[in-house]
Amino acid sequence: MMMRKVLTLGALCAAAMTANAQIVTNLQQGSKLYWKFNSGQYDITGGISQSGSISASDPIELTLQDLNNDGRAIDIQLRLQDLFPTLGINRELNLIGTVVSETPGEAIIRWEAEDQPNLCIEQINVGGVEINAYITLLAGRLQARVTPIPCQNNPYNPNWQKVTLRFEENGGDSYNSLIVQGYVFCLKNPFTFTTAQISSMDWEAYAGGFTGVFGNVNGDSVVDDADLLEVLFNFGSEGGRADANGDGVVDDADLLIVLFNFGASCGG
Ligand SMILES: [Ca+2]
Ligand SMILES: [Ca+2]
Ligand SMILES: [Ca+2]
Repeated sequence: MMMRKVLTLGALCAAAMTANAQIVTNLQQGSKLYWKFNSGQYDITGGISQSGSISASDPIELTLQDLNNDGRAIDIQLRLQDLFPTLGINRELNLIGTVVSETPGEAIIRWEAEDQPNLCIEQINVGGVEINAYITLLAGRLQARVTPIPCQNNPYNPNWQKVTLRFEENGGDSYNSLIVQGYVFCLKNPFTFTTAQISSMDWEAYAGGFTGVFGNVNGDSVVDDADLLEVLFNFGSEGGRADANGDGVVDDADLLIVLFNFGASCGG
């Protein structure tokens, strides 16, 4: 009897801890990232040279996927034309996400991508002038500090899903840049080799949502007996939406998450 009590208390403490340290789980369950580029600077050196500022873009909705099959669906396929519609490079960058650190209060997430198209791309817009360039390298890095926020309407678009996580760029130019290298005019010689770099990036994003991590396993607007029943009916099964904490099994930890959050709803 005593042993059972100790075990139950241990399970409770473990569940309480995981209920807090779930930024990355919440991010995956939300499965979307709402990303907004605010400002940046571009510098082109080599075959041509130019620099200037980049103005804000409209917010974009990105789907989080597991592109490198490491079990974490926090990777992003970024279409350059969505981010910089006037640039003229129609190319996708696979940004692979890694969790640098995670505590209950904040997580640092880093994305990195590298692509070697080795293609002559026509009609690239450089400061209003269209040129051709043989692109040898497209590389991108983004890093964010992620903090939980109260569940609220999506600030970018009320028709997009509700959000519970806020992202701010973190780590400066070392971890936030986009580099494009290649030969202008598609002439491969040392005089045409050119590097374009986007730096001083200011961006922000939102993600998450009122999903399983808060015990709202059926995805409606409240944690109630319907969620409790769904966990109970699926008790012992693998994963699925009744797996509130996303650890691959429906067990008492999920039940406790539902109970701790019973009655909660997403405001805004
Ligand atoms: Ca992954
Ligand atoms: Ca519910
Ligand atoms: Ca679980």
